Amino acid sequence: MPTGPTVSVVIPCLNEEEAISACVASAVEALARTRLSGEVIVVDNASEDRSAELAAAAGARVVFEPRRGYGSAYLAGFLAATGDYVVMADADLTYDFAEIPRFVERIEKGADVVMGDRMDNIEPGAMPWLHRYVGNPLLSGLLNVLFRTGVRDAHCGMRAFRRSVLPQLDLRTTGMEFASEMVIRAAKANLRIEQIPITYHPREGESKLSSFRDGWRHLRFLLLHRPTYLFVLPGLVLLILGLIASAVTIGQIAIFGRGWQIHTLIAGSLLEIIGVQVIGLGLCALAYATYFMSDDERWFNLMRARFRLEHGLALGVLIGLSGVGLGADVVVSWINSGFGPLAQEEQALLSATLLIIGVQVFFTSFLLSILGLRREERR
Ligand SMILES: Nc1nc2c(ncn2[C@@H]2O[C@H](COP(=O)(O)OP(=O)(O)OP(=O)(O)O)[C@@H](O)[C@H]2O)c(=O)[nH]1
Ligand SMILES: [Mg+2]
Repeated sequence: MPTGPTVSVVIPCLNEEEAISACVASAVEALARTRLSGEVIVVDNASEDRSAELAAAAGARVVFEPRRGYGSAYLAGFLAATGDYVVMADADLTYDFAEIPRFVERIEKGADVVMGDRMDNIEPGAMPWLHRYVGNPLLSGLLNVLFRTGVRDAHCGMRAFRRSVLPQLDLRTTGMEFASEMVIRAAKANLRIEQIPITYHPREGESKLSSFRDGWRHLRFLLLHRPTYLFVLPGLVLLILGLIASAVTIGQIAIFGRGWQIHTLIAGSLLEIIGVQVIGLGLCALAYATYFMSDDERWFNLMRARFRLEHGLALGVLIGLSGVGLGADVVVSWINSGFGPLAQEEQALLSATLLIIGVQVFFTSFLLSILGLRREERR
C-alpha cells in the first residue's frame, strides 16, 4: 500500500475518440511506473462520440460536464480530483503522458505549479504557423508584459500543481482563456512556478481550438484584468498629447517651422476630455478590481491611501471654476463691447474644456467613493 502523495491526472475531452484510449492507457501506465498512487480522470465535455465509453474502458474515472469549454471541463475535473497533486494534459496525444513523473518530481521538490514549455520542441505539423509564430508569441508576450509571470509558454496544456493551491488560484473562466487565467493567478498569488521543456506532438483527431475566437478570448481576458494598461496608460497618453497641443497653440510655439491655431486647440481639447474620461473609467475599474476581485495594484493602493473623496471634489471644483472664470471673462468683454462681434474662440474653448473636465473629475470622485462603500479590505 503506497503511503506517499497521490496524483490525479485530469484530461478534458470533447469528441476525442481517436486518441482518448491511448491517452488514458499511457497515463495509467505512467502512474504505475512511479511509486505514486493515483487516478486518471477524464472530463467528458458532452462529447457526441464514444469518448466517454472508451475512456472508462481504458481505466479512467469519467466525470461529465455538460457546459462546453476547456475551462468548464477542467473546473469539473478539479472538483472531482482527490489527489495531492494534479497533472493536466489534453486528450489528443499532443503531450506525452510518460512525462508525468517529471512534473510530479518538481512538485515534490517544492514547486506549486509546474508548466510544460513546448517552444523548443515542437514537432513538424504539431502547431500551425499562425499559432507558432503569431498567436502564441503575441499572447504570451503580452501576458508577460502585463503580468510579469516569467512563463515562456503560457498556453501549454500540460501542467501540474499542488491541489492545495486551488483556493488561491480561484479559477473561474470557462473557455480556452483558462490556460492564461491559471498562469496569471498563480503569479499574482506568488506561487512558485517552474517550467520544464517538453515535446509537442502532432494531434490525433480534429482540433477544437478556433484560432480567432479563442485568441480573442485570451486577449480579452488579459486586458480586462489589467485596467492600468487598458485604460489609465492610454488615457494618460491622450491627455498628455492634448496638453501639448494646447500649450503649443496658447504659447504660440512654432513647431515644424509654423504656428498653430484654433484647430489645433480644438484637437487638444478633444484629446484632454477623452483622456480624462478614459483615466476616470480606469480608476473606477481599478477600484472595482481592488475591492471586489482582490486585485493589488501598487500605484493605485498608494494613491487611495493619500487621496480622499474630498480631494477629488476640490480638484473638480477648482478646474470647473477656472473654466467658469475664463468663460465669464469672455461674456464680460462681450458686454463691454456693446454685444458686438466676438473673437475669443480660444478662451471660450479653453473655458468649455476646463468646465467639462471639472465636472468629470467631480462626479468620477463620487463614483470612486461609491465603489468603495461596501468594500472588504483584506488584512
Ligand atoms: N476547445 C475545447 N476543448 C475542449 C472542450 N472540452 C474539452 N476540451 C478538450 O480540451 C483539450 C484542448 O483542446 P484542443 O482542441 O486540443 O486545443 P489545443 O490543444 O489548444 O489545440 P491543438 O494543438 O489543435 O490540439 C482537448 O483535449 C479537448 O478535447 C471544449 O469545449 N472546447
Ligand atoms: Mg490539444
